[in-house]
Amino acid sequence: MTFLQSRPIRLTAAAAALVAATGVLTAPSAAAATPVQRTYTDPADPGAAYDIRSLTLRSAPAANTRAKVVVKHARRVRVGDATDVWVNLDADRAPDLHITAYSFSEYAVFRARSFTRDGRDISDRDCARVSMAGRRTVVRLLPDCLGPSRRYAVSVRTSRDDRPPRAVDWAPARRAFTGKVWSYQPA
Ligand SMILES: [Ca+2]
Ligand SMILES: [Ca+2]
Repeated sequence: MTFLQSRPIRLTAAAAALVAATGVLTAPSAAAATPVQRTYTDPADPGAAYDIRSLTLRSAPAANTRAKVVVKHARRVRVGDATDVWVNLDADRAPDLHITAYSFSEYAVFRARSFTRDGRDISDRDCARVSMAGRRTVVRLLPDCLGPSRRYAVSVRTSRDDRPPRAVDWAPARRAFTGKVWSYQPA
């Protein structure tokens, strides 16, 4: 009886030690893998109607402040240019928000079901604000807009309404997300 009583206790202690050791080993590396900013340079694409040259994501500095996505273009914005930004706010691989911006400061925000299907128009919730000015499209994003968000990623597409579909440009790649950035800078 002494052996049978003591054995589960020893196993439990061993399991607890293993969990503790694993936690110590994995937590710092997981934190280090998520930055507060990422920048992607994008190649010059002569066939693109509104060429993307770089994409930067930044964390929001504190709760209830905005994260910032900056898309730099090869030229200044003109009437007819469009920038679409899909945002992934959680741990799965599907977009949650679709922000569609058109020529300077017109934009709408939708819940995203996929890269090809929008859900409800939630423009009135102020999840995102967009400005297209000079050579930049800037999206200011509230990461917690649809629920708590620890990390986010984006996928960006540019186009023009007078150019064929093949003249689009994507960053970091077609229907692909960037690596994740903290939604809010760790304290
Ligand atoms: Ca490009
Ligand atoms: Ca998602």
